[in-house]
Amino acid sequence: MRSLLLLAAIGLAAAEDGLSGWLRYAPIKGAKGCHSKLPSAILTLNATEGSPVYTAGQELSQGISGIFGKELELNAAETRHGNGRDTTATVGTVHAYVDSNPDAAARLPELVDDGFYLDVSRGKVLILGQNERGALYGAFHYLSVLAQGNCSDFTLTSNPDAPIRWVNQWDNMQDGGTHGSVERGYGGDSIFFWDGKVRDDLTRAAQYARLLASIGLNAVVANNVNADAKTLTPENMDGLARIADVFRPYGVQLGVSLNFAAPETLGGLSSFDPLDETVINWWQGITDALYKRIPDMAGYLVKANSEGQPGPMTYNRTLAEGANMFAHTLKPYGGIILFRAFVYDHRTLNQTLDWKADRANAAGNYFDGLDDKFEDNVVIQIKNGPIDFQVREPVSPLFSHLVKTGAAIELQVSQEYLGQQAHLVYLAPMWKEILDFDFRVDGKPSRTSDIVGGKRFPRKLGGYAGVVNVGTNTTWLGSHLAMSNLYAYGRLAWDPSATSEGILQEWTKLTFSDDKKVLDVITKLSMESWPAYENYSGNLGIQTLTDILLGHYGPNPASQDGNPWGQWTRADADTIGMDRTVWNGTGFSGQYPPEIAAMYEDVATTPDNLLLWFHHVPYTQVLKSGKTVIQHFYDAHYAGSATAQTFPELWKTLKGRIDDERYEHVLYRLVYQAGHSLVWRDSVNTFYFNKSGIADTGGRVGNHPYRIEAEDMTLAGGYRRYDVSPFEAASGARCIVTADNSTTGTASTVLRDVKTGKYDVAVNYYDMALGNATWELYVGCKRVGRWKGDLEYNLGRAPSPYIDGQTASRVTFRGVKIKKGSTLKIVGRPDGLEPAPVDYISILPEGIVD
Ligand code: GCV
Repeated sequence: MRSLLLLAAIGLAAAEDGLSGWLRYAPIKGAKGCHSKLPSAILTLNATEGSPVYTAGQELSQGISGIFGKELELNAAETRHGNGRDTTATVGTVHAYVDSNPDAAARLPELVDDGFYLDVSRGKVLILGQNERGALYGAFHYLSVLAQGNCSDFTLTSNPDAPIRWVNQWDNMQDGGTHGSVERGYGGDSIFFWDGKVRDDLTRAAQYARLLASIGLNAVVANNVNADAKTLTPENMDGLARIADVFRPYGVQLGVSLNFAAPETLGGLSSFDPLDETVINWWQGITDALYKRIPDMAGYLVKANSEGQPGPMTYNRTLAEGANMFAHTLKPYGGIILFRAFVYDHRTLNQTLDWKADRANAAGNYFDGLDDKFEDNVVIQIKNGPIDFQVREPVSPLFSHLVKTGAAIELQVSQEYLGQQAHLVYLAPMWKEILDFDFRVDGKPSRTSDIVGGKRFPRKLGGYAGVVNVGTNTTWLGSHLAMSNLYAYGRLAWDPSATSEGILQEWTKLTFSDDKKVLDVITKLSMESWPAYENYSGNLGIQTLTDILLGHYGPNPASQDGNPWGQWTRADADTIGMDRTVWNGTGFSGQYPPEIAAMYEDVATTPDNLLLWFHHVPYTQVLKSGKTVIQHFYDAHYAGSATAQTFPELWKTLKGRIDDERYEHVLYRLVYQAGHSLVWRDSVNTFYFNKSGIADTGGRVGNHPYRIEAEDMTLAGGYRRYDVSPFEAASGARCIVTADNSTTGTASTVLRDVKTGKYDVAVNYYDMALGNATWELYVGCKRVGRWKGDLEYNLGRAPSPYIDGQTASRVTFRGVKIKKGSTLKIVGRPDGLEPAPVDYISILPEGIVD
């Protein structure tokens, strides 16, 4: 402790691996000055070991010791008095408090489930929860205020905006499942499952619950929505009960994802028809068996009739009939079912033959007429947009259709289409736009947050489900900065009126420090990150132009079209965008209430940022900004990647203000992101330049005077030329690769046109999974640098064995002295399946990046 205080005092932080997230309880400046304002003892009311109130006491003791170096007595026999004052921190439920202080009842504010009341007055601290979980939330809140350096008196009443504040992990029970242990996971293996079973060691699961509780999240569905029926074997149910056991001290309940066909595949029945008596009984048996083991189980999550998953429609039953079957089994236990609205058929949509075909219509159509058909413990879980977590989508119109049925919004903390935690993209600003969106149902204010919070249409259940992909990596998400998204998700689910910047600053103070410079830099980086990513990955509502068939990570605009997945752009030589109008298109705009439908129906009133989502227009269509669509594409891609270039430079100003371990980890990623943003910029611009034939008025697209294409160099040894697919993933459509995995290749060129001077030399290469090639760069006889193709170990993003936009990467050597006429040489040593591919080399005068 002394050494930590010493480090803090001299302004340096100890190396940190990120495991404690924002719950570091790190020493703060001026800690001593706070001592007289802190409690001296903690009294937990009616706390049994392992209960959330008991945990609250432990956290208070641990937190105040860590932050201030003050040791508190826990549950001392009698209340302590310091200087004649009562300086006890009392924590418990309102009920327990009023039991021993009946007079207090009248003074206490009204709390809803999970709400808390805090009264901090000169060391006397009262932390009361409406329930045990609320008391723990209150303790975490008090500690958060303290850890941010504020030990002043205050009172606060805080109630959550909605009762459902869940996390959905998409963890596979079996390693090597659909996409590894965590579907769309970029932070390591599942912390819950291994080899088809629940892990023996659930330490990380408990630590996760602690983090989630501290931001007010109250349940976790641990297994993937693409559920494995074997989750429900007796052995695995025992395992699930162990997860619930380690969650319980933190007030986090367990939910379970179900596979609709389990009665047949696991139970051996001949059907999984939700109206079949034997099927119903089978599910009742499963529910009984689960509740026997986990009496406080939160309930179920079901993905049905979507992406190949079975569901009630297999038997011509409605989605309501399917959902209600589970609802009935859960009712006696007070459990709820979150039934996903992500229902669509990825096999039959036909882009070529049907102008009106549209995946975006699916949820609205499938749930049409069902609003009054669901049991009251069914909540429809709706993804924020009608397609799938794209960089920009309109808010799903389904929120405005369900008036009688509870609704929860599904937000994705996992950055599946948003840089996979290898790119910094702070998502709170995007979520805020979604939550603040006003549907104008019946011409009245009808914000998304008020709908899911049960305020616009009175319903008892509703709220939030966040798809989160934490893994065994000590950073949880594979990236320290990405954790601001998890934090923001919890804060917004509790209070959607909180601001993106406010949340971010809170998180930064808790995670790094309250150093103004640190706050300013992280705020600038994060707040610029979503706009930058949108600029370089998909503009005007065209969606993230990523490879939707492989990985969902790097650029591949062509992959959107020509398949039944329905994420179409309908781009041709002259036009682009989905016509979703009622008058001429798919009719999707008509799914909104009249005021909003009218806005989206008309090109003139559709906001530019959703133009191509709703309309099919020429590339020469003029936007409200005065630019054409195509010029907007070009400019935005240049602007977005230019912003990303500033990220590492900004971060470097924090050297010495953050512990080296986290400083270096973040820097590595921001440098990578800056390089990959150029890959995005060039791929998308080249693709649309090629398609439309319209030149960039700025003269930048297709014009790279500082580049030496690897395919134009003199090749020796094993190197040969290679046509890259998709073509736009390589500068000049080609790269060089070694002929096999054992021959070293050499590519060289004489720098006849380069003036003697200092340059930044950037090499664009492909870092594929399944091999770790090495490259060496020489100018004359001097080796400028050597690097290895090992990004797959350092970035969690989806690994790819291909030479494409997912694997295209850049390394830059700064301040390289070059003499006119010297020879530039790359030596590539292949390894495994990685043939040391090189795309181009840029010799960049100071201040230029290309
Ligand atoms: C869990 C997208 C993702 C899938 C995911 C699915 C869903 O299609 O790519 O990985 O499956 O959404 O939300 O069910």
